[in-house]
Amino acid sequence: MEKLEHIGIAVKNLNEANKVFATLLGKPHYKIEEVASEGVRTSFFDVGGLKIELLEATRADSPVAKFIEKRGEGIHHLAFAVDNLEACMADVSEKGFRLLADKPKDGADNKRIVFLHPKSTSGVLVEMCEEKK
Ligand code: CMX
Repeated sequence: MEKLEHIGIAVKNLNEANKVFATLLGKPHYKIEEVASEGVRTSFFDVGGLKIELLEATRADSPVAKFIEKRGEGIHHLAFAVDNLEACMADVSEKGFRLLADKPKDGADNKRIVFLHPKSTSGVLVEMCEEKK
C-alpha cells in the first residue's frame, strides 16, 4: 500500500454534509460524482493531499444505505493507493485477507477499486485503489 488515498464517510444527505465539511475544512468540495454500479453519489474534499469522500446512497440496496441503516452515519472505509492492483489483490489474498470481488471495478475519481471484507481487517472496510492509466 503506497499511501492513504482517501477516507470514505457515509452520509444521509450529501448536500447537507457538503455544507458541514466545507464549514469544518474551510474549503468547498472539488467534485461530485455518481458511481451507479456502487449505488452512491460522492463528493470529494482535498485536505493536504488526503481526500475525504462523502458517500450518499442512491438506492435502497446500496452498501452505503445498508451501512447507515445498521450503524448510522460515519466513517465507512479507508482507501489505500496501490501501483499494481492485480498484484496487490493476489498478495493480500495469499496473506489470508478476504477480497470482496474477483476483479477490480470502476470507482469514483478515475480509480479502479477492490474492497477487502471488514471481518478480515479488524472491523475496517479497506479499499485498494489504482489510478486509471
Ligand atoms: N465497515 C465496517 N464493518 C462493516 C461495514 C463497513 N463499512 N459494512 C458492513 N460492516 C459489517 C456489518 O456491520 C457486519 O458486522 P456484524 O456481522 O458484526 O453485524 C459485517 O460487516 C458483515 O456484514 P454483512 O451483513 O455480511 O454484509 P453487508 O451486507 O453489511 O455488506 C460489505 C458488508 C462490506 C460486504 C458490503 O458493504 C460491501 O461489499 N462493500 C464494498 C462495496 C462498497 O462499500 N461500496 C460503496 C462505496 C463505493 C465507493 O467508494 O465508490
